[in-house]
Amino acid sequence: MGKLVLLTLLGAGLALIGERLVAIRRRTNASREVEPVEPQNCHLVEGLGYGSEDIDVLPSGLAFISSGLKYPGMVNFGPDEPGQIFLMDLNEQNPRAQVLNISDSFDKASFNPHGISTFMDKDHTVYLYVVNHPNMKSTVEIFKFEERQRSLVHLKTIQHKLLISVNDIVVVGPEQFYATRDHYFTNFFLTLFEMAMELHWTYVLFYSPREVKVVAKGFSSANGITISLDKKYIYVADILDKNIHVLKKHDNWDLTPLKVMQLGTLVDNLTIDPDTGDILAGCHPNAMKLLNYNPEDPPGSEVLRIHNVLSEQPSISTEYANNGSVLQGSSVAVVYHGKLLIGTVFHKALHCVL
Ligand SMILES: *[C@@H]1O[C@H](CO)[C@@H](O)[C@H](O)[C@H]1NC(C)=O
Ligand SMILES: *[C@@H]1O[C@H](CO)[C@@H](O)[C@H](O)[C@H]1NC(C)=O
Ligand SMILES: *[C@@H]1O[C@H](CO)[C@@H](O)[C@H](O)[C@H]1NC(C)=O
Ligand SMILES: *[C@@H]1O[C@H](CO)[C@@H](O)[C@H](O)[C@H]1NC(C)=O
Ligand SMILES: [Ca+2]
Ligand SMILES: [Ca+2]
Repeated sequence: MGKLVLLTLLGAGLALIGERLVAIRRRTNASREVEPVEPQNCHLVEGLGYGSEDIDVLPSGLAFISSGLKYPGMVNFGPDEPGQIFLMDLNEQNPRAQVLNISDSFDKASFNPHGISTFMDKDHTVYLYVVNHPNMKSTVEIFKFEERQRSLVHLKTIQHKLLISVNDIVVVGPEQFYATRDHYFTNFFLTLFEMAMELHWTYVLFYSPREVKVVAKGFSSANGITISLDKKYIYVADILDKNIHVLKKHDNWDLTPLKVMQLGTLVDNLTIDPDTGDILAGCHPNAMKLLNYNPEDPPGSEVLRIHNVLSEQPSISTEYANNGSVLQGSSVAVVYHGKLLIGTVFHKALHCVL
């Protein structure tokens, strides 16, 4: 009798695991293949071979690029070296990426940059806020950008007990930002469990020196975050739920949900077209190929544009799609006056004239 119960439990356990494995395959679009959509005039960016996780562009066309992220469960082809921040001038015909020098006061050896966001104060000084994972912790680093010296001067490290597993930030004022938490558990296997069980335990946090609070929750994996051109709305990508949440921002920094747009692809980082206000979304068409990397059948890339985000019927178009033969694991895309720059989690970066 005891054996029968044990066997029944074992069978039920295996069935549950099997069912959850199927759920993971479904959630990661594991059987999806990509139909190519490629603008005419694209070329790979020199000097950016090992990832360009996040990109943020100043109104002047200078783009900051975070590179060299090391993340559990993610492949990394780079040399075993710390991460770096690159600069590109998108006004140039064939822009090249240039490493920014970082001041000596900062611990460069453990630099592991993830999401970034720029902030310009009233006297036009540019600050770069960088999500950092030194020794797999999460901090937010504030740098001042010295354009003439092409360097970053480290000003401050922000740590807080709610700033855990931070993916991306969007700066909204001096030392004020929204941040996404992309998973609840910090242990890699528990993270897989969290994904398989479809827990919705991640959130968006508001940080300021005076107040830190959770302002939106219930995301499966809150990822890219950005703000609308009029600064009234916050857009959050939920990568595992394959959607983008539009939230209204209030004077006290609270957010209220407005709507959710389903995209059917795993949305990573979000940026805004400065000319139109459209959202550009760097997406993973098949996340199983990203997690379970096979050079013979690599993960592809996909960039979507969401037009008229706040209208009743936003329309979605594909700016770029490739099966991985050119670009693998797109995580972010920016447009700047007719030019498109696509970054990836660990692969190259592509520059296209639209
Ligand atoms: C980078 O910064 C350090 C310290 O500020 C300085 O010693 C070094 O010369 C700089 N390197 C370059 C290439 O500018
Ligand atoms: C872009 O998304 C990737 C994947 O989640 C992440 O590693 C990276 O930090 C993101 N970058 C930004 C700026 O959000
Ligand atoms: C990818 O996932 C979305 C939503 O989960 C689904 O609607 C779509 O059919 C999937 N695509 C493929 C090709 O599996
Ligand atoms: C990707 O597409 C190209 C043609 O665009 C094709 O030659 C190649 O075999 C495809 N690769 C995979 C892995 O499907
Ligand atoms: Ca960002
Ligand atoms: Ca991201």
